[in-house]
Amino acid sequence: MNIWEPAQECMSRDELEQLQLERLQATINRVFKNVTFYRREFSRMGIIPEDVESLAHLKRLPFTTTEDLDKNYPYGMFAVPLREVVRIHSSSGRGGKPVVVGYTKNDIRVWSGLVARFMTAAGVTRDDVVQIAFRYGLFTGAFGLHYGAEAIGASVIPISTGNTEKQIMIMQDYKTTALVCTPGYALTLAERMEKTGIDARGLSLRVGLFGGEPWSETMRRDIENRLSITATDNYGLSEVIGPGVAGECVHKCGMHIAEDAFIPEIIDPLTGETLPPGQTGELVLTTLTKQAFPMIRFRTRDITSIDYGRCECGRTFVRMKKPSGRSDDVLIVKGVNVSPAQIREVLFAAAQGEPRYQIIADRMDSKDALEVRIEVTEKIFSAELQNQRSFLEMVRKRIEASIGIHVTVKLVEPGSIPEGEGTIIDKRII
Ligand code: DLL
Repeated sequence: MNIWEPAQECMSRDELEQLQLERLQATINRVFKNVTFYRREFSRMGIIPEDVESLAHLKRLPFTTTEDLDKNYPYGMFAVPLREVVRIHSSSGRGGKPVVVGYTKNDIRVWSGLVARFMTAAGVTRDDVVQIAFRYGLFTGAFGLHYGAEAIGASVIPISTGNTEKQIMIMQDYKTTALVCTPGYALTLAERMEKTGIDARGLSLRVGLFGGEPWSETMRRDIENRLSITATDNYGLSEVIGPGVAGECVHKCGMHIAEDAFIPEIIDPLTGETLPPGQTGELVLTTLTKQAFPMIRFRTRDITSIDYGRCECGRTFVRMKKPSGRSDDVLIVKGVNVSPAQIREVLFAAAQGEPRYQIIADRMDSKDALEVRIEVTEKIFSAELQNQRSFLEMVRKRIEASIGIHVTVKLVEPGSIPEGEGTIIDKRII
């Protein structure tokens, strides 16, 4: 079955806004009744659910931030009893604790439908063989795309991440036609094929659906040429649902936001003011259909703009540009959100004080790499070489346990980290 829903996806703005208002009112009622955080916030601002009479009222509602989620860890933001929750996912969060998100049975059904929709818009059909090379686990990417592809009726290969040789072997032997992974991993696959003399044009691969991390138009062209496919972008975040928030259609001119399920706003990240259509700022999302984990005006920290113009595909949902950065210091490395605060915490504990350090994200051989440079302190310097090595090893292991991806840790000479250069350097040109 193709998940092409013109009745929803091509609604007139008036119809859509009416639907959004009804769903927003229901969501506001639900969170006011069931989530202490929202009841308190609304009461503090003197708002009752009946006040929300139009979409324009949304602006007056409080934002939800990751700090709020942190304070309500793990289940404080759930709007249903745990007994109703059939799935829990989490993402690294932006502070000390991960963000824990829940789904009811209906949430999973809606999620599958939203993902199936953008996969259809990107050209996937029931005849496709879809290789999911996202990590299965707490990350929402793999399960989201898996459900979407199954809902379409495609054949899903849930290979998960890693083992690049095997990924390529499966692509060749199982005749994969659609590849799902981070754009960074698509380049890794291309590079391995080139190194081992495999011509991508000889594969059955025709489309690639990439998301979970920022990438550029240059990277798209590179992937398309090297893998001989057409590549589309899709966007989402765990706090809001996971993948399924937005995705490109075959015209590749911005990602259609599923506006019957989410209301997007663009705000000035400094003042919180809503910006007029077309301006660049931070994306804020309100969920309209979620039962277990509804979010009111969630600050995504992703910087983008929204285009209300018509798209050739006929879908009337607005299109968001590829996010160009973040309004916080979170780095997305290999599709994983890395909060420098997590690294800082390990360093402070390990060095028993505050060493000067730098966190450097780079792309080597088309792979994301993360390096932490620590300036040698008197204490570390005076240690025997052997002890320095075990110090580095201990720090590396602790950081990796905290952030979940590989990191290189190096000691550098005192004073070699230039003053004023900042602790977080992202050298990747995306
Ligand atoms: O990355 C959900 C996802 C998985 C989306 C797979 C698409 C495909 P989180 O781990 O919570 O969820 O990370 C969310 O990743 O706030 C953005 O900063 C970034 N991000 C996700 N997709 C894109 C994209 C998933 N297409 C955070 N372009 C978001 C740029 C993206 N950044």
